[in-house]
Amino acid sequence: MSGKPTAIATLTVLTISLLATSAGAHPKLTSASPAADVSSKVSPTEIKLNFSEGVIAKFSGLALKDEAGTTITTGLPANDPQDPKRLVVQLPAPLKAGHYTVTWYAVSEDTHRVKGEYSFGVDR
Ligand SMILES: [Cu+2]
Repeated sequence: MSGKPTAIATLTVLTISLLATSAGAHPKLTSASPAADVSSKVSPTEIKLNFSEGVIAKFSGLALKDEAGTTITTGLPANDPQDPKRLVVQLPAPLKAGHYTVTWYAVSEDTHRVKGEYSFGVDR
């Protein structure tokens, strides 16, 4: 019983300090390949997401779905060894013609989590 106000006070302090450190420090998706809202003639062999700051591959990833909503099998997310701001996901099989949705999430080096979604097309 007597522990409850203390717990709430601690939570408030934690929330305030989280808000203070998160200001302006969230990674943003700056570009992607295949690019958003672009159709290409060639099936991509990988999806590359470029962020404004370094992201941690093991806490980041994406779901790729076709226009019927079926999840497409992908490889595991990895950092580009040349660029810690880039997340790379291999596509083991060629994509059929159609529209695809990438639903991504990423955790930056400062442990902030962001997510988003975009679409691209393959027409052959
Ligand atoms: Cu942040």
